[in-house]
Amino acid sequence: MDPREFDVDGVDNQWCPGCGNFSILRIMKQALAELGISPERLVFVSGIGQAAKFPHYLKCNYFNGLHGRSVPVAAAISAVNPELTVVCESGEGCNYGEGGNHFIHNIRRNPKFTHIVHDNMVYGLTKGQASPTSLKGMVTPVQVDGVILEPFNPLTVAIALDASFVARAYAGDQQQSVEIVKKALQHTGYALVDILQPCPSFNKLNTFQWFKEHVYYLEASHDPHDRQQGFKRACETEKLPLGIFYVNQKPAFHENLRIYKGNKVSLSDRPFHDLNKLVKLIESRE
Ligand SMILES: Cc1ncc(C[n+]2csc(CCOP(=O)(O)OP(=O)(O)O)c2C)c(N)n1
Ligand code: SF4
Ligand SMILES: [Mg+2]
Repeated sequence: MDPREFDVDGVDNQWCPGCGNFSILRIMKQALAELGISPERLVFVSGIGQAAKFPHYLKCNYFNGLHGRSVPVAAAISAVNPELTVVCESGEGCNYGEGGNHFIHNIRRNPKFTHIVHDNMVYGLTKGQASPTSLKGMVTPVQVDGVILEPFNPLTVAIALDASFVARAYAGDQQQSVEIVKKALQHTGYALVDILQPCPSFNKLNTFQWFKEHVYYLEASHDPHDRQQGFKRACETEKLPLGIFYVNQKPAFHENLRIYKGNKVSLSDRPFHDLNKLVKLIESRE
């Protein structure tokens, strides 16, 4: 497939010139094209933020919901129709801050979707306040003396909760990021890809140059099935390793549901038998 098949005409792109979001868009289109996933079989779910505008700029089905609430929507869509490729895509503020509770408990469910988090270490849309992953000392219009909190580490949290696929990529390296995103898209279960993304307008600390000096790839010898090693490498903060830290292939959420045991047909493709039951349920809540 040609990545241009995912282009959308007639939509005005709202991202700032030079933003790392453009690279992530190219990475996703390339990964989808290489895997031959057609836009009809694709559902994106996002929240609110600059990153959350992502599905506006890519040909797909999409649900653009509330800030921090994209994860449960993605989990529900994938449970009802596991045949679809479901991607939950939003910023780190949306996913780890407002949506932090969903982030944690969703990992325990292991639903089959790819979670792409644009991690620019700042609230971009609301003009530059500190986000959960902002580094200590970063000065913002609100944190005028510099951030005093420890940054949230999504990778260690995910590995501690035994997430089934945990990776980190960098928007500035298209080639390697495409490979990481492809592996995540092919994973049956929850797949987290935290993508480091420069925000030239509001994050003057973590620039393209800064990332160039602070990222490197996990060695080919790194065994992603070794949880302790994955956790140890995810703890590194001096320089940030990139690649696939941890994989634990286990049954996805829908595979554990009784309704799919012995009948693999997606719920969305089964006839709806008892509409009256649903009407009764809705009426009982009035
Ligand atoms: C419940 C709620 N709280 C706060 C906001 C305001 N708000 C909108 S986007 C945003 C932060 C966006 O940051 P991030 O998710 O990192 O995305 P980015 O813009 O950096 O891509 C905030 C705080 C909101 N819309 N809804
Ligand atoms: S504010 Fe930052 S993240 Fe948002 S579009 Fe502009 S450069 Fe990109
Ligand atoms: Mg952000």
